[in-house]
Amino acid sequence: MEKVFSGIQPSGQLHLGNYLGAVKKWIELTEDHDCIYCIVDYHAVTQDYKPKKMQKRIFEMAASLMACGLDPDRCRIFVQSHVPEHTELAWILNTVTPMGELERQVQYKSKSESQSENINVGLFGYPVLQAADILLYRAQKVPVGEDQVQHLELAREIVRRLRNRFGYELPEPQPLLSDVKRLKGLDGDDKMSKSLGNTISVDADADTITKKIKGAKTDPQRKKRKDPGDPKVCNIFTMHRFFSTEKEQRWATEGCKSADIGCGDCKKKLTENIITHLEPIQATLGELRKDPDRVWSALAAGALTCRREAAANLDELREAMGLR
Ligand code: AQP
Repeated sequence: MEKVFSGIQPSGQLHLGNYLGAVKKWIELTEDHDCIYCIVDYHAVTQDYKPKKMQKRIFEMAASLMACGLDPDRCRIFVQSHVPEHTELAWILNTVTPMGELERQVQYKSKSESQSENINVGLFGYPVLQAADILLYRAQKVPVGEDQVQHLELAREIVRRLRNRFGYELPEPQPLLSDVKRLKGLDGDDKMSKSLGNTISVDADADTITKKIKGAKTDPQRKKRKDPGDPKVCNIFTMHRFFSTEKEQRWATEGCKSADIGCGDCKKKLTENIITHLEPIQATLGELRKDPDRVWSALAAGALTCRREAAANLDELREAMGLR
């Protein structure tokens, strides 16, 4: 079976961007791939955060993933810092990563702007640690949103450099994009992102979802009720594509283009459908919160097998580098 690796930061509640852009695909892949999914806490500490809340965030992320349908019996789920080989490999990869490549990374530039008081070396080296996460398990496929494609190009470049310099062979990891490559936030500008606060989280209650969608931006050309709109550029319609039936999507497309329906009608339908879709997820999340051992033991079991595999793979690389 092909090896799949992907990660998610415990930097806030799992949101619809993560869910549609990554997690749905993660679940599908567990059918016929050897999947490893990681809660990347060492990545998350490159942003400002409250240490006392970190364990709760890790728990919430793991429980949310399981509630969305990620089954620890069909894949491995674990916490990055529980497998120290990740940071050890990242150090090694630093030595073959050109500074120029890191300086070109769009995520580094945008995070440097959004957290200008905390531009740390970890933020700069984030894609190297990400490459280590993937290469440590020789993963071939990496399901991600569009924002991570550039980081994967760098991971492939690192693979080529390891090959040229040490004759060490690894698969060049390929991105697997979902249908929703980049869900915009409710502000309609940036991508939906935990740290930007423009999200709908999978545990949001009905009132919150209703209020948030009511205030969300739609097609900017549609200023008045009678103006026709373009669903292709509307973030609300992007969400309809996933949460609504084909009939409802046709209703939204035709109604928007002809101005037969207003943005309010379109939002109301979407709100109902999101609430319905999230109901069973939230019910399972509630059960997991009452039984935290189920979540922590799944994470411990995942870390145990990952650590064995990671240590063996890292040993091989050390040998190729003359470090054994
Ligand atoms: N808006 C999005 N649309 C599609 N995919 C998305 N992903 C994130 N936001 C969107 C994908 O979700 C996976 C996990 O992301 P992450 O938590 O590791 O980091 P991120 O991309 O930086 O997500 P956030 O929410 O924006 O986190 P913060 O604010 O903490 O930086 C990735 O595969 C990502 O592509």
